[in-house]
Amino acid sequence: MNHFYPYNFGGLVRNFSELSSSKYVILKIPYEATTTFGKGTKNGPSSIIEASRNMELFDEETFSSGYLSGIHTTEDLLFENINPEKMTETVYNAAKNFIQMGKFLISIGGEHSISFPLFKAHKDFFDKIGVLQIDAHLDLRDSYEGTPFSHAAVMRRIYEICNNIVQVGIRSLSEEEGEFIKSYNGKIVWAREIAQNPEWIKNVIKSLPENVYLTFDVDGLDPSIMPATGTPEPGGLFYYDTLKLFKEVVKERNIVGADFVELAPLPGQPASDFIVSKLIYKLICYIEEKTK
Ligand SMILES: [Mn+2]
Repeated sequence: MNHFYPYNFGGLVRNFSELSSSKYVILKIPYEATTTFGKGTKNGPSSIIEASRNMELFDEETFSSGYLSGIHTTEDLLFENINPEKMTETVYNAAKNFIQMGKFLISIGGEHSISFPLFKAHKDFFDKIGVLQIDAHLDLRDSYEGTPFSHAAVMRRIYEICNNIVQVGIRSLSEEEGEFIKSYNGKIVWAREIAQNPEWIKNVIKSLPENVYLTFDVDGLDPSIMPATGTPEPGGLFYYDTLKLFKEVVKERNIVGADFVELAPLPGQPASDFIVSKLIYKLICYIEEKTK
């Protein structure tokens, strides 16, 4: 590992990582309270940053360096306690602060429950907004293990404030969720469809409004490329599927913010950390290419 670069996303020097001059902000949220099976999402942010410091910053596809508009990395967002309801306040306030400053916010978790307050902060700021969720799981339970602010209920909380939701890569749900989606206004693009229908990205895009908040649960990826997550499910998205989706959504819609959650790093297996770091950087490069 290279310890000479600054400890921030991309290992960027001050000119490209100061808050005041940076277009992008990476908000580190190492929150973990309600994970179900595998633990370790609290280590997600530091592993993503570490991987990103060892990644080439020249993008081979756009033939450009996305970091030139500046990427600022925050300190870890701290929680006085891990009470899920208090968490929503802390995350909401932090996100709102950066959005009001005009920053493009990319939050890194931490467990998926942080996405509700993150989306709420974006929704308060942007009209005509919908959610693009990449995930193996619907996360539409009314509550889970005693809290409505569980990772397994996060999309239900979001759905209560916005019914324009597109869920992509889904291949796992509960009986309760199966019942719930019978009268549901969200759009589900099943992982099965992605594997079989080359037109699946068009189906995603036509369901999205003008402004899009992206919430990316890394377990939406296939576990062969993303073993580092608490509840892996076979049959997920691969790297180039995901890049193609990012590229088309950036082209056809306006992504206004994003989060990447549920990475639970595996000691000695950094490939998963590098994938998340690279996906974040690719997203930035695609947005930069569009706004050039
Ligand atoms: Mn999930």
